[in-house]
Amino acid sequence: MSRMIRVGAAQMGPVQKAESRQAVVRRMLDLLEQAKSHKCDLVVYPELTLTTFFPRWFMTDQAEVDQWFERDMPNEATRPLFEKAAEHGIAFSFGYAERTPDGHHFNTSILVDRGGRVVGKYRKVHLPGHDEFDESRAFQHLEKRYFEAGDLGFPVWRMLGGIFGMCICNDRRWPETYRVMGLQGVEMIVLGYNTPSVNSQRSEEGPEKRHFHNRLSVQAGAYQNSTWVVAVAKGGSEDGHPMIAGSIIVNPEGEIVAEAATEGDELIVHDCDLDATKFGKETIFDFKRHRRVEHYGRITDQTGVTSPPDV
Ligand code: ING
Repeated sequence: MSRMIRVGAAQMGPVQKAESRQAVVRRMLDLLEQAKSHKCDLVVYPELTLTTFFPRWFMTDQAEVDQWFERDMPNEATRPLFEKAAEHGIAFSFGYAERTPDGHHFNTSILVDRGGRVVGKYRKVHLPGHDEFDESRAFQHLEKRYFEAGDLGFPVWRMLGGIFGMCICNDRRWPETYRVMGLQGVEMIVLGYNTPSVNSQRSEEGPEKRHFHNRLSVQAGAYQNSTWVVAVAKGGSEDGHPMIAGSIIVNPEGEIVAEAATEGDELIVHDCDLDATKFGKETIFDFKRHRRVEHYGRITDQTGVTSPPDV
């Protein structure tokens, strides 16, 4: 028995500050047509697909900040994508900056079914970076300034005959992200990322280490929860700020089965059997049989570290 899903990881190259939503959507539509020609069932786009990674810019005027946010989804700029995907019968996911009707700001991703209906929404929980200008950094990473922490938790949804979840970028570095979805039976996690090629606080941490940590985090999360993980980059240089690409599809055993070769718009395709998640869930990661929750209290009882007393 197999439940095969043909997945297209739709990596995006850089989106410059001056690039319009319409121009980006045209690029997304090109990738969607490639996915159609490969008979994909699902297409996954990156974090903040519609705009440049604007949290690198220090802004004080809320009107200037809000220009990077979407108030409705779908909206005039993105409706062509929803319509074309529904015409092709292809489900998809992408990230964008969400401004809610009551004025909240989130780093958001959505899951859209084959009929063009939004069936799931996730709001980024683990916001990296800082909220004030930090002159000690080589560049800014102001996600804590422009976004609120996600308020939806880590939900999963039944779609395409399986159980799907989402997370966003820095979430992939936190094991709690995967485990909360793993405890809901997730079989495929889709995520996007915008990862600067260099650590703004440690210049010797460059692209090679960043790629290593990307693979390490995603492979571990997949293996330890026996789930597929599709991690899709927006990469390349945005207004002189390089970001790693390296989109990957990882199987439930933690193996990379597909990887992008470029730093541009690139579709990588893989046939993912959702039934391949079963063996791990029924043996080594049979949570019900093996977990000992009586010893895990610290994970939810405390936020920071409580070290032992000095001897
Ligand atoms: N970007 C980066 C990411 O998690 C980061 C931020 C990079 C945090 C490296 C820690 C280490 O890939 C986003 N957008 O979260």
